Amino acid sequence: MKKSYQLLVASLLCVSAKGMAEVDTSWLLIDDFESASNTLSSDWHIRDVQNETNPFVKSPQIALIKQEQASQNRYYLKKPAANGVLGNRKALSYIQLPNTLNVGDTATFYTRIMVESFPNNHSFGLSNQRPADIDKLAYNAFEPMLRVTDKTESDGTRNSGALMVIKEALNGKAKYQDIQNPLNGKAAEPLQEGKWYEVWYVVDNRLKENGGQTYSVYIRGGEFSQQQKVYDNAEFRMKREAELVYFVTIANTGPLKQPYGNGGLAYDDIYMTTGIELSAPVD
Ligand SMILES: [Ca+2]
Repeated sequence: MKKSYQLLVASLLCVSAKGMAEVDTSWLLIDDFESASNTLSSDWHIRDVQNETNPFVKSPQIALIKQEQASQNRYYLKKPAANGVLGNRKALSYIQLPNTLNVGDTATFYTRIMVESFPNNHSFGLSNQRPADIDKLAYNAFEPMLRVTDKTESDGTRNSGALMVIKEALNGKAKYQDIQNPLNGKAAEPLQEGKWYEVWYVVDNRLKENGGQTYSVYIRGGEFSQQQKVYDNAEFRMKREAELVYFVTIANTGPLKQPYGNGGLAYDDIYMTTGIELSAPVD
């Protein structure tokens, strides 16, 4: 009798220690691309919603699961189309969040990214829209949005290839800005090809009148050997004040007449957690 009681206490302690460990790691996995398949999981929606390829290529978007030789780590490599295929203007891929981010709440998202090559044009972030509307709205489905591109804008400004955020936006007209290096007060350097960067984005989904519909960005990698806050109070693209439900990425070859280039962007270790959390969910 006594022995079984001790066993019971021991197993209860064991359960509670395990429970505490799980509470410590509050990160929820969105995707780390470690399933055995060589394609994205069926949780992802892959849509080419403005396919102007000419000659026409059906489903030109590239979504590959790649493996790093040394670590065996698997990741998602995205390109708007194969090299030389032009005119896939909105290559969407998106996955539902494990938890919705309700209006009034703040959450932290973590994503590792690596530029396979420039020139390119990629965006990723979060949406409060559902699939049919994400397909229809494309860029305007985004609320918090991060952008990787070295493309030339229609006004002639050339982007450097630094990670960008939305400085301000009105009705979907977004003004982008490079993240800033607080150590020298200058715009961050271009992302280095072939180097992984860790990105934390703290997403404030409170009402606009309460200071929400904004996000702040932290990064580690490249010139940032230590984690740095690199942008405060970036603005949601639409400010719809609705629960955020999807992680969305968009890649774009650019228009047929002025293509940007189909360089890839790799994604890995996409996680979310409630509140402000600046630890890394992975080593
Ligand atoms: Ca992985």
